[in-house]
Amino acid sequence: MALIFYSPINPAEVWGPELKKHIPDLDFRVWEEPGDPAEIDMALCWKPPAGGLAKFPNLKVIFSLAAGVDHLFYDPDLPDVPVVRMVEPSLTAGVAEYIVLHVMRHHKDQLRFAEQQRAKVWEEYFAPPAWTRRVGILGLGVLGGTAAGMLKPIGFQLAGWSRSPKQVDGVEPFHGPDQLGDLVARSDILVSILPKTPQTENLLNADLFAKMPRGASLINAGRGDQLVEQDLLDALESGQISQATLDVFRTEPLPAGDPFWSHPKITVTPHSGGDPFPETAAKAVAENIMRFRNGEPLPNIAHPEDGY
Ligand code: NDP
Ligand code: OXD
Repeated sequence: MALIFYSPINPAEVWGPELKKHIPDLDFRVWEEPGDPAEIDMALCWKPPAGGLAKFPNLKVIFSLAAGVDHLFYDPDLPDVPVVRMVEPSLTAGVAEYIVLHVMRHHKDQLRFAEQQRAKVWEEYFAPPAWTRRVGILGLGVLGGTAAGMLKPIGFQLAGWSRSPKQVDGVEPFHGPDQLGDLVARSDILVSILPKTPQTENLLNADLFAKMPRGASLINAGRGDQLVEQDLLDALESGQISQATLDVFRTEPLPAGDPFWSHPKITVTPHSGGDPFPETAAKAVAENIMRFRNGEPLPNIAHPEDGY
C-alpha cells in the first residue's frame, strides 16, 4: 500500500526522503504520478483540490500537513476516513513564539517606536510591567495552550477561552459563547488562535470589540474569516482598538490593494506564524503511519462534526 502526497507549498522532494529516513519501505507517491489509485491507502496533504482525494477508493487515513483542517473539510467529497491534524514540535514552537513576540510588541508598544523612528522623534515611553497587563487567548488547544505556557513566566495576567471547560496552569479559564464577553472584557491584548469553523466565523466583530477595554489590541493568528475586516478598521478609527497584528486573512496572499497593508495601526505578516519543519514533522507523521500500519489508535484526530 502507498501514501499519496499533495502540497503546493511543502516540497515532495524533501518530505519523501525525510519520511523514508524513518520508514525506509514507505511507498511515497506524488500527486502527478499516483500509479494505481487502488494502491493508495494514506494521504499526506495541504489543500488538495476538491474531489481529489475521492479518487482513491481504498484511502483509509488522511494526514494533514497543517494543524488546521479547514483546507480538507471544505471538500464536500472528502472521503469519510480519519483526518489526523499536524501536531509536532516545530509548528507548535513557531506559532507559540509568534504569539509571544507579538504580545510583547503590543505590550511594549513597539508600533509607537517604529512610528517615532520614521518621524525621527525622540520621545520616551515606558510600558507598565507585564503583571499589570491582561492577555486573553481565544483557543486553548495545542497552540494556544503552549503560547500561554510561554507567556506565563513573563508575568501577564492570562485568561483563555475554549469550547469545553479547560484547565491550563496559570490561565483563568472561560468557555462557551456565554463566557466570551467576560473574557474579552478583561483582555488588554486579545489573541485568536482558533480553528476555522462555522462557530468561529466573524467572531472578531464590532460587538466583541465594543466589549473590550478601550484601547485594547488584537492579534489574529487563527484564520482570516474570524475577523470582520471593516469592523476592525472602524474600531481602529474610533480608538476602541489601538492596534492589530494579523497573520491570516480571508484572501491569501493579501491582495495588493487591501487597506490592511498600509494601515498605520496594523501589522501584517504573511501567514507565517508557524510551519511544520520536515526534520521534526516527518518524524511525527512517520510515527502516525506506523500506528496506522499496526492498527493502533491515532492521536489528534479532527472531528468533522465540530469542524476542527
Ligand atoms: P486545537 O484543536 O488543539 O485547539 C483548538 C482550540 O480552539 C481548542 O481549545 C478548542 O476548544 C477551541 N475552540 C474551537 N472552537 C471553539 C469555539 N467555537 N469556541 C471556543 N473555543 C473553540 O488546535 P491547534 O491549537 O493545534 O490549532 C488552532 C488553529 O490555529 C488551527 O486550526 C489553525 O486555524 C491555526 N493555525 C495558524 C497557524 C499560523 O501560522 N497562523 C499555524 C497553525 C495553526 P476545546 O479545547 O474545547 O476543543
Ligand atoms: C496550520 C497553518 O493550520 O499553517 O498549520 O495555518
